[in-house]
Amino acid sequence: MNKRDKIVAARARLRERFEERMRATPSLSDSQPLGSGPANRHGMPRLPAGQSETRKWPVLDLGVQPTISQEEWRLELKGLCHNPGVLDWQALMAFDQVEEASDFHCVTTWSQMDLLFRGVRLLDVIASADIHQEATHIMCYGYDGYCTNLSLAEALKPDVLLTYQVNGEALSLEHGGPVRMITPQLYAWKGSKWIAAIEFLDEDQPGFWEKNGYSMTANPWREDRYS
Ligand SMILES: Nc1nc2c(c(=O)[nH]1)N[C@H]1C(S)=C(S)[C@@H](COP(=O)(O)O)O[C@H]1N2
Ligand SMILES: [Mo]
Repeated sequence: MNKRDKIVAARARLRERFEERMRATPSLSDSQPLGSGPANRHGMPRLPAGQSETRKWPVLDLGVQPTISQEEWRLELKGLCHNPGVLDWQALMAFDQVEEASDFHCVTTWSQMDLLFRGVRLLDVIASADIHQEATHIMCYGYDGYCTNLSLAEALKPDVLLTYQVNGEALSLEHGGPVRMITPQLYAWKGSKWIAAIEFLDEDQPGFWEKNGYSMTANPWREDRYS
């Protein structure tokens, strides 16, 4: 099998393995999600409860914006996987490239609708790492020292991307370029800007904001903001 066929097969196995857990996540199992407006492409009300639409995409971070060039950028895959390693830009480009419009919901109540993201599905990258059976969660680390946790059932959803381009332009430094993660079905703090590493874990551990009172699960359609 060539490399691409291997990933396609690994992706199918991974999806199957997490299918039940994925179906039990709030955005797929909640029959009366809170929000307003027509349904988004996942069947959720377009604007989650307590959010308002913003016109200009705000910038929110810890105040340190690390400058990393495309050439310098690396993503380390570590923890409970059979194929740990380090991806560079070229390795990222070797995955299937996808383009998808998604909404972006910040816990501080602004929502930026309809951003067109280009990037790689995190699902494919995780499939390539060949995670251990007991892996259930990930921790994502940014070059600014940030970290945030996510269940694999959320991380493997097809709209979770490692993205480097928005609305046809390179992702800017302030929005987390050269490469960041996005989690359109969760509050946006779950998507690390300037992503540097992903660690596979067999338990849920709190990241930076989660240690400071934010929710471990972060479901916008239940205003699951704080713990
Ligand atoms: N590395 C890193 N990622 C981060 C943050 C951060 O401080 N550092 N802030 C999070 C928060 S709280 C939000 S709302 C979004 C903001 O992304 P934006 O600045 O592109 O709007 O990034 C998330 N990812
Ligand atoms: Mo946020």
